[in-house]
Amino acid sequence: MIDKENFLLKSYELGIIKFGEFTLKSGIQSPFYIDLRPLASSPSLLKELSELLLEEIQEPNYQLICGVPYAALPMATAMSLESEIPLIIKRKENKGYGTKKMLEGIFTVGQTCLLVEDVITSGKSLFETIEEVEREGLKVKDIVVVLDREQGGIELLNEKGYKVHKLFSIQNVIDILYKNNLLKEKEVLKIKDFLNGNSLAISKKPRLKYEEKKELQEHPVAKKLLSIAIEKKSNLIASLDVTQTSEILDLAKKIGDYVVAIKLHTDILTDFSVDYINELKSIAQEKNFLLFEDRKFGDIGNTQQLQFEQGVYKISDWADLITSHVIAGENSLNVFSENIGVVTIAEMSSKGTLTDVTYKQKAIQISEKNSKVIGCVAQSSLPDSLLLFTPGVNLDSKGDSKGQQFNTPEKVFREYYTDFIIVGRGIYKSANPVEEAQKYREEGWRSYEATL
Ligand code: S5P
Repeated sequence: MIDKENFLLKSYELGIIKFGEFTLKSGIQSPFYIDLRPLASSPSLLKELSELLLEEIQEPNYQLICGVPYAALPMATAMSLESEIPLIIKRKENKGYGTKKMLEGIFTVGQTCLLVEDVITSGKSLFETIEEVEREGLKVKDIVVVLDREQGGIELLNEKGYKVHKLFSIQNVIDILYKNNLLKEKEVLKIKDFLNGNSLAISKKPRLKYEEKKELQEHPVAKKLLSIAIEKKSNLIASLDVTQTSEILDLAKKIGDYVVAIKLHTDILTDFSVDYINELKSIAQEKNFLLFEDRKFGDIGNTQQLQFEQGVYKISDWADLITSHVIAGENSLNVFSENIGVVTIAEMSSKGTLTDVTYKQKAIQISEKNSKVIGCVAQSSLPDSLLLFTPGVNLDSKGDSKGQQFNTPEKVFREYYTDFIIVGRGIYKSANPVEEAQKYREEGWRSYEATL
């Protein structure tokens, strides 16, 4: 048995996949380019490939093999030699003289033909080939492709009843290359964004407006947050990481008009009380912002439930939004109440964080499935169904000595299409928090509008 991963790594050395910025035939800007033709320059790899492709079809039921011109022709030939099943050749254009035949080779009506394709995107070339082959009275049941760009072609073919076998998907390729240190995390993210149809600078696809996001969201807290954003022309969440309740109340009164939410770490307060919470709630109501408890739950469901509902803080009684890790798996999120918006931590802002690409992808999967989750904290783009909250935002600093890394509002809107910026020290540590809050609100809104 040939090792698929090993085959891919050897093929990669031939330059079959390139990363950068490419304009495809369709005009789309793509962060990668695939050309499998160089495989024919390595007879040993072409032979391995033919064996791998033949192995993909568990129950062979075909009497002919045909490659989609041109890139798959050598592959189909090698498969024919390997399996001793005859080859037929489909022309790309007819000769314009003589027989005008589009299929060359010896075959009889009613025979079944296996089709071979190098890369499948929309499936257009395959559909053309199928049409020609079927017009000659042959049957097509199985199709084998080397690489699926995951842009819907296989689904279309399946719908029409063809069985498509693929050796690799682009996701597989990226995972293998990343695992073998041949791709950087940043490149992987760019490609995954592109594949999610969520590409930013790469495809120049405009971001969704808050109004459009509001339509997509089912959760009342998400809708509320977006309504406040639209009304106040603000995407600013101030993180008031101070230790006295009086400081929070004072700041909340002063900057409440400019923010959509105030984020809290209630467990750093030295003088927490129910009265304080009640007062904060009334300021929030008056100034129209939400209360966001950044508890970052990260335990088994049962413990999280106790931390959420019990103890001194009784978070479930007053928070509109909370943060939670997903480290304990999807069921650990079931303990939060329906009326609170859960924001999962998919990716952290600090240097050396363990939330790598794979972790983020898994966190997104969990978040997308759970109706309580309205979005994620992350440092790169998300699918449109999730709201993106980005901390690590500061206009004057690049980071601190404890691992925090800062970006400007402009950058996080332009590069990640964030929805909400979270600003802590940039506001509460400044000499004039009101002025700074106004500045971050304006800068955040301007940056959001610039990406529309
Ligand atoms: O990855 C993260 C996630 C969060 S929620 N990085 C973060 O910095 N945060 C929080 O955002 C952090 O706990 C703090 O409350 C705030 C950032 O504060 P700043 O002072 O660094 O702006």
